[in-house]
Amino acid sequence: LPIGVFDSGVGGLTVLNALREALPNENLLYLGDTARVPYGTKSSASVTRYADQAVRALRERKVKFVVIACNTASAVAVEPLACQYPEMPIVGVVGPGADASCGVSQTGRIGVIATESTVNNQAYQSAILQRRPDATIQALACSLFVALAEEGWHEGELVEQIVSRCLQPIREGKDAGIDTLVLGCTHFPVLKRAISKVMGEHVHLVDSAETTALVVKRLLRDHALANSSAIQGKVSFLVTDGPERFVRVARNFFRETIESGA
Ligand code: DGN
Repeated sequence: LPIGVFDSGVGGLTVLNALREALPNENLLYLGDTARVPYGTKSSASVTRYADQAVRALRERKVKFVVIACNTASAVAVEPLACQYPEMPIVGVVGPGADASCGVSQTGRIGVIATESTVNNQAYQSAILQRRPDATIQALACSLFVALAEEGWHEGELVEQIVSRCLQPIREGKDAGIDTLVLGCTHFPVLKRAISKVMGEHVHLVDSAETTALVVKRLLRDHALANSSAIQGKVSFLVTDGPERFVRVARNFFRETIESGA
């Protein structure tokens, strides 16, 4: 049985990359809710409803495990969904991202960049403080980065200028001097190089995709759900709208080529 991976659109493909790397023999079924993207500016009630519908659709296709590969949806929906479907392991990206940032930060001064919705509902802030009550957190919405990432503007002088301007409050705010920055939106890992250049190499960038993949690997083992086959797993895709655009924009996020109809 496949692992279901759900995102609002293309961003979750950065998580899919990490899952492919950590779990090469697992079959993966990716669902991108391209009809309703972006989630980042929608209310928590709407995002929770969309996530519920996505998990239902994946369950109908008999997945053994669900990864909510979207920070905005993870922030509001993982707990209610885990209660609703206790028989199905459901993992989001916020908990693993918070774990990784607390592990890597020396000073406890942690920045979080994400969509407006993820920043406003305080999911990262509370997850980090739960693990590290001494932390000082600066959270900033960087919605513009989503458009940059999707349009393939990942590097170069102009991108660095935009990134620098957007990150100014974190670089120069009253609590300036973070040593760790959480990339709390699935789109942001593709801008890693520009973000690192602007923030300086001393700031650790936490990409929750990698940590999430390791959590999934551990839970598959714990639940005896791991695929023991040595054959390379298959990846299939479902989208709720515009498969052509999905395939095109996906090239900016997914390392493998997606065949139309896959
Ligand atoms: N996938 C969303 C997230 O990680 O928050 C970002 C895309 C969006 O819905 N704006």
